[in-house]
Amino acid sequence: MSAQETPVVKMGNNYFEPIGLHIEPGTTVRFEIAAGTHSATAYENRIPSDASAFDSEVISSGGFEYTFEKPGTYDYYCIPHKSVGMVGRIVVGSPGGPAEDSPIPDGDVPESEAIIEQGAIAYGSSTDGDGYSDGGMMGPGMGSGPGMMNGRNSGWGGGLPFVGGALGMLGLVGGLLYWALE
Ligand SMILES: [Cu+2]
Repeated sequence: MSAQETPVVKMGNNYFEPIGLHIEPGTTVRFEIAAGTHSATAYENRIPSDASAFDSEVISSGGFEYTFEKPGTYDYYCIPHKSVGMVGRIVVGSPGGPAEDSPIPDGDVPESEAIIEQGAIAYGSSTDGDGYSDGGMMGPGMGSGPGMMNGRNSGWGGGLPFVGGALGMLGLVGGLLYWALE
């Protein structure tokens, strides 16, 4: 199985990386511990109405996988750290559902449109109060986040760094490598 079939969201202290991810329906995402003890837990009232809420429960090693079947917007949090803003957003296909109707109650997540445009948005790529929607684009100079994959460049061959979904995430990593080598 190639890496691009299972995008990875790293769980670090105290963030999800990437904080915003766009995937296509049917994609399995792996939430993986990078440091600390965390959970990836969906807000039951911030996922598509026909989706089931996922919950990794609190783990301190390994990871948790969930397959996103239903299109829409999924907001999720870390049980121990939602009070310090450890939240994330995954857009499956097109944005939709209750998460689009109100701000996320804990922390801040990128706008769904920005997530779709960029495929994956790194944690902290914008730290302004306005969040990630304006100028949240991750630039070449940003360097890789603490949780970045030590990816090989093989996933990035199409010349389109941000093509969305799993490929987009690989593109993010591959694009950074590419920029770094320029
Ligand atoms: Cu946490």
